[in-house]
Amino acid sequence: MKALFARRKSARSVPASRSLLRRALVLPAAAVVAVPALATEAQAGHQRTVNGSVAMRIMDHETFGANAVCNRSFDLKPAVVTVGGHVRVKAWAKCGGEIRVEVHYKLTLDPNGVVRVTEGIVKFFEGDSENTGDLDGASAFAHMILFPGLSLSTNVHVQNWNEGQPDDKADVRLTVRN
Ligand SMILES: [Ca+2]
Ligand SMILES: [Ca+2]
Ligand SMILES: [Ca+2]
Repeated sequence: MKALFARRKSARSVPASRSLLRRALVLPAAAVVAVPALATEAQAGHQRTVNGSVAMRIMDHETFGANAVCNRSFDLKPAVVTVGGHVRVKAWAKCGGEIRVEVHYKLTLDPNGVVRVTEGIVKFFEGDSENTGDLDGASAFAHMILFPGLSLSTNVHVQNWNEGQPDDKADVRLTVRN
């Protein structure tokens, strides 16, 4: 946090045009996009854009023939989080005609620009179709605390515990960036 305050102080001491340029140089591109041109320094600290990406390796057990294996990687839509509010993120991928894996988490923002990732859980659905509501496994993941500019990843394993089929499974890697 010391570094953040120091940057703001130095930005104030230069003319407005140079201040904007300086901000563009020292903050990540996502933060510059999220800050309206006329925002004051105080307002700028009350909103952050959080980017994320997901990579999954999913296996669908097949009674006959080889198991289906699906590798899915994608970027998440940037989430704008405001102090006092929250954003719930949901992402999913499907595999083999019977499986859907969902990633859920909640984003909140502290006044000092720190983003918190909480209520994180990966859900494993397996049933008659990829749109099934049959929840056969779930794994919660630990909270993440993201200082401005910081990126963190977490790995989550989930499988079909409900029906005891270990070949129905997924390994998920979630990356979030403040
Ligand atoms: Ca199957
Ligand atoms: Ca299948
Ligand atoms: Ca099932």
